[in-house]
Amino acid sequence: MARRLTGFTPSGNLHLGNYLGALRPIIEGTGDTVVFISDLHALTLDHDPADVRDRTLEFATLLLAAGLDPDACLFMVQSHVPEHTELHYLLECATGYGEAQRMIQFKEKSRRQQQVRMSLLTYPILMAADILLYDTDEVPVGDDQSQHVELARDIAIRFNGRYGDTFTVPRAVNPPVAARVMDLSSPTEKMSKSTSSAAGALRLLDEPDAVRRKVMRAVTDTGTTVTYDPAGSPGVANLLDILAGCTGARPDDLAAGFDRYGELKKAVADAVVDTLTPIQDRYRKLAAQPDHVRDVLRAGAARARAAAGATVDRAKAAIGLLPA
Ligand code: AQP
Repeated sequence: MARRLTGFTPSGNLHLGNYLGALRPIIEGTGDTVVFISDLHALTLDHDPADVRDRTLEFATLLLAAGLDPDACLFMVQSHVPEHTELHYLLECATGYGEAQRMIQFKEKSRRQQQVRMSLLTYPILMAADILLYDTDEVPVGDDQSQHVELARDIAIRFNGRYGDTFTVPRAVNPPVAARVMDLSSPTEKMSKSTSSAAGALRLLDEPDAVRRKVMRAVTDTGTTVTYDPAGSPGVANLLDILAGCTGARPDDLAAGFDRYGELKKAVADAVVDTLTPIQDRYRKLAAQPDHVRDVLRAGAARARAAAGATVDRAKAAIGLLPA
């Protein structure tokens, strides 16, 4: 069975895109999955230490509240498994400087920073370590991250070719287009933890009133008829995609049921509230037991270390390090 890996970076608030595009497919899937909170990746941009720490626990709690079964997958916090950083260094020794510099995300994010952290340049190599540590076959990512999976693939092929068969070669798998939730205020951009405004992202912990307000103000267009046309009418298509994501119906079938944008928005708001309310109820109960969540994470890290340690040992031996 193909092994899949997904990381959630604790920078900003988890949103409906993270849930419909990444989390729910894991919860509903039957596959062999590695899920982790990628806290080390949250350090690549200017960050508040207390915020990263609090969000790491919040994200773990929310993932469990959303229905993630920690016994059915490997579930841990990245920094609790030191093999991630250990393999990162070994992979840096198999990566060219030019390769890292070519990453589009580096170019885009470094342009927005006054002082660029070295880790912003090297984090795709840490991401390669995240992927290769667990013999991952498939990494579900949107277009913005597929270049990083390609890099992990290139590094694995190069390392295997130079030092002998060590890593499983991963591949990016794209979620279906409808699984990409777009920003409510600028529907040609994806809903994002770091770049969406408060009005553009539906946060998993948004109260029902906030959800309704944001959906009712979502950007549509000047037309009046409800049709599913992602290129011509991306705002309306995004609302139909969200409704489809929450209800299981097809967006083009749903379009036929609405005469006006207002009716569609009301249905979307109701569906999102219905989706989020049970998650929020479970979240409140679990958040009252942080020790339980920490125990789950400790157990997950112990299991992850067993798997990751074997890969690091393999890589160290292959690259020429003397066993201790
Ligand atoms: N808008 C989205 N629609 C569908 N899936 C999405 N994902 C993210 N945004 C959407 C998926 O959620 C998982 C975790 O994402 P991440 O924490 O690695 O961050 P990201 O991919 O970079 O997404 P964000 O929300 O835009 O974060 P920031 O703003 O911090 O860069 C991934 O599987 C991702 O595909």
